[in-house]
Amino acid sequence: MQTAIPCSVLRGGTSKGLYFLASDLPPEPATRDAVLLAALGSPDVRQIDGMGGAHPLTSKVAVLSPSGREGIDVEYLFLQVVVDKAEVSDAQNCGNILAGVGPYAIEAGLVPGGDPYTDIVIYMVNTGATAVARVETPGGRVNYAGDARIDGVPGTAAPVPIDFRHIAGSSCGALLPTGNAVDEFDGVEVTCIDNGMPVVVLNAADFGLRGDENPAELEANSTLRERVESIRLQAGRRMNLGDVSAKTVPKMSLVSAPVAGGDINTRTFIPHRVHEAIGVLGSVSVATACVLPGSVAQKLVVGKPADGERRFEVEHPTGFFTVEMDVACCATVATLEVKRAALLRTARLLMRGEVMVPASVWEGGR
Ligand code: NQM
Repeated sequence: MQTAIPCSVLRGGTSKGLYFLASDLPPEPATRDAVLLAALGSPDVRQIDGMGGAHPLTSKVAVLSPSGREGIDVEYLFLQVVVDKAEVSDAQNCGNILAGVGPYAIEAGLVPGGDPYTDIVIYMVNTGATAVARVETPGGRVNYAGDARIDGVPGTAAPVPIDFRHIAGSSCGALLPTGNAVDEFDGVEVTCIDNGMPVVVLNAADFGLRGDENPAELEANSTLRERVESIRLQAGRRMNLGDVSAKTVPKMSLVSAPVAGGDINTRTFIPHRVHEAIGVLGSVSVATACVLPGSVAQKLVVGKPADGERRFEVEHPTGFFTVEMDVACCATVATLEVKRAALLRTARLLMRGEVMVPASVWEGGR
């Protein structure tokens, strides 16, 4: 016997995941997680018996629910389903999967579609922060076709601009969780920062890297992986994240001077595989480090940090990630504030239907 659970598959930005309504899943987190492991086929490096794509970027889940909070249209809980371990984590948010939340909320009937677009205010349960996504909805129906292009996704699609406010310290309690622009672990200077995603910024040169190596090359370098993980475990504690050995945060971003005309070049461990691009909120944190006086990133950026509206081009293995920021008081580390961060994503509904899980895992569903 199998249990059928309504769900859709969407590409959100450069990630892909299963999107559920909370009311279709078991309310109790342990049973919910067992259902999600079965649905995605974890633990298994190939996720062959489930819908997961055998990589952290394609082993993701969004759970949506209506909100009782004032001014909020929908609540979004992000869950990372670990590919090769029986683990489901709510310890991080995901800005790429967030891009599919607006379209799915309309498709699933949680939010009515306006005309010609719908602004959806999304409460991000993992961090308690809010984002506003604009979805094209001519005639009240989601439009996926368009001419917006994002690096890491072939072709073009309808734009989903996303605006973030007050995301500093979303997981760590402060923009600079250690209180410093620079800390040292294992003799390496790093910047620990959380502007939507906890990230440790490291200088690629400190690891003997050029900074433009491809992800496979970096993943094959076991000495590098061990050094990065050792720093991550120490930094995680100092960033108020506790023991991060089984957590997917903080992310580890190796930065170098731009090589393609952008502002900074990145290669990011998320935290054990290397991102083919860079995460959405991860790139907001890196861009913020670029305007933080004295930070590991800022030393590599051309020009001094300046207040006001600014566009940052974050280079990554498959192109650029553009972050628009409104920066205030960047003259000192203690006063820096990012009033607004905005970026462009696209999303597409790929499938809708039911995912089947063995009834031995859960007998509920429809
Ligand atoms: O940083 C991957 C992704 C992400 C997260 C990761 C993300 C973000 O690309 O907001 O989008 O860093 O685990 O989906």
